[in-house]
Amino acid sequence: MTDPAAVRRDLAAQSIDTPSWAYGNSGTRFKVFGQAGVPRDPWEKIADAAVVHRLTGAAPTVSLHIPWDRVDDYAELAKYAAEQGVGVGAINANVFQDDDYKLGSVTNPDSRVRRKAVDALLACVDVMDATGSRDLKLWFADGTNYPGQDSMRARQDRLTEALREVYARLSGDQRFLLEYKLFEPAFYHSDVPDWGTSYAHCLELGPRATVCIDTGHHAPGTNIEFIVAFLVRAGRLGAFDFNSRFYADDDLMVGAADPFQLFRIMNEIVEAGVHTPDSGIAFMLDQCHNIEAKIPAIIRSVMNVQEATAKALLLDRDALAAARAAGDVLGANEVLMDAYATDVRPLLRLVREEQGLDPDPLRAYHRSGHQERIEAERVGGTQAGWGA
Ligand code: LRH
Ligand code: MN
Ligand code: MN
Repeated sequence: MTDPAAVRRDLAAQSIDTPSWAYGNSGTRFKVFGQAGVPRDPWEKIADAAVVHRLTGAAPTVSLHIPWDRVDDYAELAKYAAEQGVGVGAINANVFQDDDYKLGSVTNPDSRVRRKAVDALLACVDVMDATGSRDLKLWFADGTNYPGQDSMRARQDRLTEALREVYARLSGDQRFLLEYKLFEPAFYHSDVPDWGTSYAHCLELGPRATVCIDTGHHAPGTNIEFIVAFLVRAGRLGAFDFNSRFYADDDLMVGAADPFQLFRIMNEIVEAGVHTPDSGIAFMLDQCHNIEAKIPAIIRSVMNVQEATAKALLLDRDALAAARAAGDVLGANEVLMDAYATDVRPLLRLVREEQGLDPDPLRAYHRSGHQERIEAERVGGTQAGWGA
């Protein structure tokens, strides 16, 4: 049986990091549709993230992307975030948008470009020092488009060399999250295409190196919850980039395309007891809201993760264990499906009320006047960073 007080306590403690770029304009390579009131700079992105946290009580940090969120004084930015009631989450290193990176960043055949890329990563660690951020998130667009274009083996050597240098620069509780992605922008091969490659590099480097699972970065049909189970068991699951996809890396709202998959993922997390922030696993969103209103979409996404987590927390683990031990295949599946079928919205409303929050964060946002205020005050909002 589940303990209702413990379930409510765990839900109240849950932390979901929101990404600065989700607050800015974004689009596809065909068109970026601008929206009224979007942030003009990193300060305003943080202000919006703080609104999401105030309404949900579950989004206490905001991740930055460097150089999209370039400012002169990062300590000032972190101070401002704290005043707004949020902390700085992961620092996302961006080594993919300069012309120099056409053939790759840390795996580029040209040592000058590799040096430039590693220096950019080291500069991100400086930002971590200034902001108190714990996590450096590394995602490389590196790869090739055509067979024969470059040596895949040599590129792994260059990757190792770069990662070693960055790893050696980490101090205190800092760690890095190595994100993988099957394809895009490279279409023949990616240098870090899957969790196995990421995990192998992390193992070689040491305990501060962990894997980041972006839920949109797999081939269709991939059993992501297996990856979760494996990495948690190995102590190398560092973070999620949550989003959902129908086709490729769609970056739609988490839980929108396949809420059952999100539940299965959170079920592995809860079964392993690593759902609260002390687990060291960062539950981050990595999404773009191209056509929908951004702040409400981010609130909705936080709620979707909360709902999947609540269902997983309500799963009757004793009954599941008994069914498993008895070899009762259908019984075990029924226990899991019963949890998934539970309407947890009343429970989450109660948890919010116990935290002194409005039980309905979306309606509360619409009533708050924030949207009208930003639309009046902010003219010429910034783009999230790509598609320009
Ligand atoms: C790459 C990615 C990575 C980037 C973000 C903007 O597709 O998932 O995490 O930093 O998108
Ligand atoms: Mn990502
Ligand atoms: Mn992505």
